[in-house]
Amino acid sequence: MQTLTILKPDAVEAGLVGKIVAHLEEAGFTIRASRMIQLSGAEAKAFYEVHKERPFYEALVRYMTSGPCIPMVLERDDAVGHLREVIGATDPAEAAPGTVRKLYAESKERNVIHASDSAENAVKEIDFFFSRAELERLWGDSGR
Ligand code: FUP
Repeated sequence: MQTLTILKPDAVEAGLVGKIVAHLEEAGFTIRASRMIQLSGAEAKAFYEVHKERPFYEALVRYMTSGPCIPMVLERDDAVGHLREVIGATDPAEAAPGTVRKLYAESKERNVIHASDSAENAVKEIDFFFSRAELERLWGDSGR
């Protein structure tokens, strides 16, 4: 099973990419695809469209477009549920000890990492950043 993660602009800016990737690999995830990009405003708005009525939406879009980020496709059994556990609660103050957000995030607004919240959204979010053809070129089989 696959899921999507994004190492957000604060993770890249703070030089936390290596530590977070090591954490994910140690948690049993295989990296199936990865790329550094800078989201446009339109892309960030589309990605977080579900939050468009929320008061933090504009700030979230500003944050996600503030610098390069690293979307990745991760694979392991129960990838969606397991990654949600490994990253911890949205607010690092509430995240369990040893989770990525508890270890590295400064606030719920700047929380270093995204993870898909359902199997259905994982497929949509992987498609948002990576083409099936690209995954097939890498692995011979998109795994989806
Ligand atoms: P999560 O799935 O844990 O990333 O959390 P949400 O989907 O609820 O929120 C998505 C992003 O919106 C968070 F990562 C950061 C931002 N956010 C805020 O800035 N303030 C909030 O109160 C909640 C979320």
